[in-house]
Amino acid sequence: MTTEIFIRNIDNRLRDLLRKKQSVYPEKLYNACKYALFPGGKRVRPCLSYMTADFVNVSIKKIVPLALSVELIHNYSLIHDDLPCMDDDDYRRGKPSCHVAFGEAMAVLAGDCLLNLAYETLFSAVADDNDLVDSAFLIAESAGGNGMIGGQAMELCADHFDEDSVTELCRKKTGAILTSSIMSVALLSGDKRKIDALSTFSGCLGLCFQIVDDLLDEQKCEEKSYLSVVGKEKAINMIDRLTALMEKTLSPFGEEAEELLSFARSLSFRKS
Ligand code: GRG
Repeated sequence: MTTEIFIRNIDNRLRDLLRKKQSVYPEKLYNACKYALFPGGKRVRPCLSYMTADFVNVSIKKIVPLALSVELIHNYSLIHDDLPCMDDDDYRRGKPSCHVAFGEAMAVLAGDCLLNLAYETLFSAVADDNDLVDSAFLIAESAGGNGMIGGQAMELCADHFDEDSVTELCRKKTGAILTSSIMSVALLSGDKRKIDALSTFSGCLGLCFQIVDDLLDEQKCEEKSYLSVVGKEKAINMIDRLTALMEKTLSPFGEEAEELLSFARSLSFRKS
């Protein structure tokens, strides 16, 4: 399937999921959640889950709740990341950020609400299909204090980063959820060779994604970013090395891995 079809499928499912809440959420909270989720961004994380399912021969139907939950968690993190107490960004995806449109307090609640919706989605999937327990746990862990939130806390607390610590920060803050989008699906396959390869691949992709993001946002060049710590030449070099390692890791699987690999390449060389 093409990425566009995956994105349409993910959008429709997210829309259905949220629509079910329209009659039970307070109106402003519902509108703030909807505003943050649609129109969406690139939907990279759920696309990775879908592509991984194809690669490891697990049905898409089985992993839909995993894919939706990582996208919900990602969108909650963007709402909170934009808040004045965090990155203080007034724009997100070309429109006023959630707190600018709905006020700070409602944006905090909308972020919390999307996070809770992610866990509702995971719990209800696990209740129907016990195979998903470890996958759901992996996603929860990747979003927490040793993953995305831990990375954000590292960024807040440290006043100096070297190459190792900024790499760890990127792996946690951005890489952890990207990795779990892939590994939560991979581990359902029971195919050790593919699981090992995807573990290396997803680690590279997570780090690479953040370095590319730094370069795309070069003007902003935040003090605690990978780019500002290691410099532009080294950052570009690292993208090349990580992309080459992704290729080397999955190319032994030939055509089977092509969808994931070409998606990873498109992320490494993306312009927005
Ligand atoms: C709890 C107040 C509070 C804050 C938590 C969770 C958190 C703050 C911050 C997470 C940090 C974060 C947002 C990391 C991701 C960085 C990143 C590269 C975002 C962009 O992802 P894309 O390009 O976005 O996939 P689209 O718009 O395409 O979905």
